Amino acid sequence: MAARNALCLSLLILLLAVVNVHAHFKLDSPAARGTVEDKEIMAPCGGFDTLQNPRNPLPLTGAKVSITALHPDATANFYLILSSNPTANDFSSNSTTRKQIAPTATGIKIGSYSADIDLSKIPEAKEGVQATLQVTFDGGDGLLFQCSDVVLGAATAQTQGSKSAADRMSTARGWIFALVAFAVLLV
Ligand SMILES: [Cu+2]
Repeated sequence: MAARNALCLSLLILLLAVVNVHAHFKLDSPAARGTVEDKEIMAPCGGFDTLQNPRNPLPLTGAKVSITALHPDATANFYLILSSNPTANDFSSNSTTRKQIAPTATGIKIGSYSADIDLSKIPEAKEGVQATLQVTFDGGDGLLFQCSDVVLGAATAQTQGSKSAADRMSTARGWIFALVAFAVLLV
């Protein structure tokens, strides 16, 4: 019995080690400035304070923003900051350059989520305007941030990026989680 308990305990510890407690979320499209899960709590852009070059196209109509959520019940907000080089002030909640571009999304489950972007109520949103997209995400362990620098209307269709190494790691973690959980059930 003691051996069994010890085995259970070590499997649980392995499980906790494998399922990174800092798994939060990722901005997939348009491509994020960068994603480091441990830094996502850092406002306003998850620790990435340098503009992307080149910028990502964000169509004026029919644009979508896609994220991967790694929390079972999360809330996300989507903002566009109308500045070619936004400062911390531009990102603040009382900023006049920060516009909410999709309704607050609630009840987001683990997996991919896409928000439909509406720029029709923003008169400044015109072809060629440089701006920064900010996604804030709350999965219960603090407000998290990701940004993408965009140019409006530069393309009619967004291209889907190929899977990054980080994505593949997340997938691998998921499989190891499932296998260990299965093993715990068998013991
Ligand atoms: Cu998290």
